[in-house]
Amino acid sequence: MPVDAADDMKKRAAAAALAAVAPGMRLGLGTGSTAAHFVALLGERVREGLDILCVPTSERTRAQAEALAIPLATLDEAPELDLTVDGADEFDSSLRLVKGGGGALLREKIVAAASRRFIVVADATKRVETLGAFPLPVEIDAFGARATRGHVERAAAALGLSGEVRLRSRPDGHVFVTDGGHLVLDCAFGAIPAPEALADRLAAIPGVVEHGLFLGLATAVVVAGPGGVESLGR
Ligand code: ABF
Repeated sequence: MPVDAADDMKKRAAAAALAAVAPGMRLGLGTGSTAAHFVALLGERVREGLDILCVPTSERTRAQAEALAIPLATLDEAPELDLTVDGADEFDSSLRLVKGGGGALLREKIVAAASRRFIVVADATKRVETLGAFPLPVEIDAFGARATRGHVERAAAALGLSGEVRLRSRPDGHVFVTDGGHLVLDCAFGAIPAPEALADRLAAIPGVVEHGLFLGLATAVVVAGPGGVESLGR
């Protein structure tokens, strides 16, 4: 799909999610290009006088929001959020997600879990029947990373999953480090027929900080495709 067509769909999904924002809300702000469109549109509403308080899910979203004079708080200052709007790498019909392609999955999941509503904004290419075509990000502590990678591979193998588990690096070749100082494994397991079982096994591994399976968190997905915008859930 041409890049500008996908970006147009991302913008339309972001614009549709804006309708859920009301004055006085406490919002979680997601990370990624679709979430960035939402933050940009929110900044226009703030310039028009919208009264909100926001918690960013990454340092790059914080920088974008600060540049737009969007009022920010820490999650400790605003521990109960009305709504979080964020992107995703994949979503299925049960609103289960793979997230973390942007490397912000830990703060994204913490903020999503603190939110009464969690709306995912996505272009139609993110919709899948079965999660897993996108390599599953798993955030790990740097201490003993090689041992942890072995545990991740064995946990997946116990569920009949296999595939390359790569330590994420930056374009300059250096290892990628998250805002929280952790590393990320990108796990190309392929189709994940039982995401809950895999999530439980990954969460039990010492050294795994968080994984990119967001299960039971999204309350709605706003998806934009060539035919228009569709909202799944509430
Ligand atoms: C972020 O949004 C990440 O979790 C996810 O990888 C990304 C999707 O990126 P984009 O919106 O740029 O497609 O929340």
